[in-house]
Amino acid sequence: MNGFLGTGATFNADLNLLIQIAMGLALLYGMFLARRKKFRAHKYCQSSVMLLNLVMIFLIMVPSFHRQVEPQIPSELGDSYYLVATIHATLGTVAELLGLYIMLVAATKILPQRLRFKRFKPWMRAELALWWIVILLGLGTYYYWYIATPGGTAPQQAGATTQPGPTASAPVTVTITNFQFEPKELTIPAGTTVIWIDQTGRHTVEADDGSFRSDTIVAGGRFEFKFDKPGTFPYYCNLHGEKGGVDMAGVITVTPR
Ligand code: HEM
Ligand SMILES: [Cu+2]
Repeated sequence: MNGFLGTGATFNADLNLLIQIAMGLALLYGMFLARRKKFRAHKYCQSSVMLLNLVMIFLIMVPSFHRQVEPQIPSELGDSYYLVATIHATLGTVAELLGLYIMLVAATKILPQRLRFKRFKPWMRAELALWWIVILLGLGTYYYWYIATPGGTAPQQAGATTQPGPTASAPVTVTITNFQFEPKELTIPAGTTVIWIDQTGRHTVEADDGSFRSDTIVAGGRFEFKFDKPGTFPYYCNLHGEKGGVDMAGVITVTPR
C-alpha cells in the first residue's frame, strides 16, 4: 500500500505521479518531433501517451475518485482536498477525450469528413497546454492529499486517560497512520471504549457488519466507539481497505467481562 517516494502517499499515487510526469515530458518531446517534421514518430509518440493514459485513468484515477471524492461532493467542495481533485478530474476528462479525438482525426481515417478539423496546429497546441494544466492540477491533488496537513493541526497524542488500562472502564487507543491501524488486532473486555486517533492522512473506521462507522477523519482527529457486546469485530478504512481484512483493516475482539 505504501508508496516509494517517501511522502506518505499510496503506491498507486507514487506510480501514477512518475508515469504522468514521464508522459507529460513525452508529449513535449513529441512536439519537437513534429517541429522537426518527423510526423510518423510524432504520431506514435503522442498516440501512445493517449492510450497509456486511458489505462492509468481507469486503473488508478477513476477508482480513487469514485472512492474518495465522489461521496463528498458537493458538500465538501469548500475543502481544497476535494476541490482541486474535482477540477483536476473534470479537466482531465476533457483533456483525455480531446486527445483521443485529435488522435482519431490525425492518425486514422475513421471519422467522417464533417467531424474532422483541417488545421492541426491550434488543436494540438491547445491540447498540449490543457494537458499540462491537468498535470499541474494532479500535482496539486497529490500535494493536498499526501503532503499538506489539514488546517495545520499537529497530530494529537493520546492523553493519560486514553492509555490502555487493565479495567474495562479505561478507554483503549488505536493509532491511525498511512495506511494502517496500530495495533491491527486488539482484544478488550466488554464495556471498553476504543478511541481511534488519526496521525497521518484521511481515513475512516467502519465495521464490516456496519455496527459502527466514522465520517472521514483527518490528521489530528479521532473517532470513538464503546464495545458493549462480546464478539469479533473486523473493521476497515473505506478509503484504503475493504471488508474482510483487505489492506487497511483491523479487528477488535471483545471478551465477556
Ligand atoms: C490528461 C489526463 C490526466 C492527467 C495528465 C492526470 C495526471 C495526474 C497526476 C500527475 C496525478 C498525481 C499523482 C497521484 O496522486 O496519483 C493525478 C492524480 C489523480 N487524478 Fe489524474 N490525470 C488525468 C486525468 C484524470 C481523470 C480523467 C480523473 C477522473 C476520474 C482523474 C482523477 C485523479 C485522482 C482522483 C487523483 C488522485 C489519485 C490518488 O492519489 O489516489 N485524473 N492525476
Ligand atoms: Cu485509510
